[in-house]
Amino acid sequence: MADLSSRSQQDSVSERNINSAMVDSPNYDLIIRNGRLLDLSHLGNSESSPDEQNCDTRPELTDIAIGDRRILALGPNLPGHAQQIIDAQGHLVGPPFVESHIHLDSVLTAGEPRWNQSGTLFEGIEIWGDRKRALTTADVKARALAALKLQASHGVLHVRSHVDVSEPQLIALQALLELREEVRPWLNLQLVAFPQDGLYGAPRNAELLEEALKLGADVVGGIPHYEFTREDGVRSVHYLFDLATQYDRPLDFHCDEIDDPQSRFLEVVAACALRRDMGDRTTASHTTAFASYDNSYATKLMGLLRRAQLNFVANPLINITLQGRGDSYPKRRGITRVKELWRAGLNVSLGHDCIQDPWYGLGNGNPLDVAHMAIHCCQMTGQREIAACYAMVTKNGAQTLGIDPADYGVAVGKPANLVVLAGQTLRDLISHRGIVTTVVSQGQYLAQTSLPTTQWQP
Ligand code: 17E
Ligand code: FE2
Repeated sequence: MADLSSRSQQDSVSERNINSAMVDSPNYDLIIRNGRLLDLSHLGNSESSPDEQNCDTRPELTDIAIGDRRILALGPNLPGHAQQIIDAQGHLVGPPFVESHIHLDSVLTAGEPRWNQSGTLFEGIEIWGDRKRALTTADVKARALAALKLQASHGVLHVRSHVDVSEPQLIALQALLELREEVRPWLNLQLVAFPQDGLYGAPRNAELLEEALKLGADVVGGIPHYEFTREDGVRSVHYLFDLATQYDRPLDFHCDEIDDPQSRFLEVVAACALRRDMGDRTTASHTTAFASYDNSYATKLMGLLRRAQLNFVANPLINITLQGRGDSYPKRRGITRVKELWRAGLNVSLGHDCIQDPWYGLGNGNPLDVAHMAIHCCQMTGQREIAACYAMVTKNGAQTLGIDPADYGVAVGKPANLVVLAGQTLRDLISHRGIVTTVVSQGQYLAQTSLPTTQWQP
């Protein structure tokens, strides 16, 4: 069904193109001139040859014409008029960023009711436990909207947010379900029903999670490493796969977010995904214990992961600060094996996780900060590796979120969602955390940011 409708949309788009080509000067809604198109098709592929696009490729100049909320034409010096023309000034133009992992219910609460002194995940969960007793719909909506606007100003138009559903009134969930509909005209928001205190941490938590799915949460969440026992953790994973099958939803686990090398729930998640043939609908987030497993177990595990083909999300800004807190020296980095997963051909994306909350007091939602941190902490400094980290905040994230490939990317016939980024190569962009000067969502201008200028004394 989806295929047919997108094909007929593309047919009508190409008909319009032919019609447009017949008149001398077609009329569009919007034309972006002098952009350099970021071709993400090979980007980040660990097997791509060095001459395919890497972080030092400087694409040729092109124009992009938009009408009916879609990209209608692409190419140098396109003929035509438009109500609005944007001069990209030789900067890169690419698809929007994808935020594959954030907690919008807790954004912008840092210091409330107190600061996280130990810097650990566990103190963060305790502080959030107190803060969440004071949640109101208006409080959650205002903070989450402020965070989404920050993200969108940095070019993010697809967001997957975890929402704590181990809170008896589901206030945050109901607030974010409302917000999801309110922002739909300009941003695609997915909500994960996430039992922060554990599925079996309180008697009603499993019931609350199911209630969240009935109310419309998009994704089933879990936190097996935080359950009271190993057995509860394993049981929670099986139960959540059953629930996902029953409600026909994808899954995204907080999985093994701990430095304990004995925390081995990733194998349980991968085995369930493999046996139920749900790898492409399953995501393992954080998986920081993978960095503490010895290599002999990690090698065996990698074989299972390759077979299961599930998605991974690493959150380097947060886990480089939360993990290793119990170590003296040598001190672990606590980031999952991003480079090895990428080399194994698995889909890895990167998330921001927190914006100024009980776990992390900093952050402004910029995915280039996330990619920059991953490049450092995961030692992804090669040309293809830098490009791969960019793929991890764009197209790999789209894959994690299950976005139809026909709906993501800058190509004729696709929805007109794109960003102009101040830089001519990915190396420029990441070095300078290049400003997103223009964000176009569904064919309309959404946000513009001016470039700063520096005046030098004579
Ligand atoms: N909750 C959790 O379990 N882990 C995290 N990193 C955050 C919230 C931010
Ligand atoms: Fe998280």
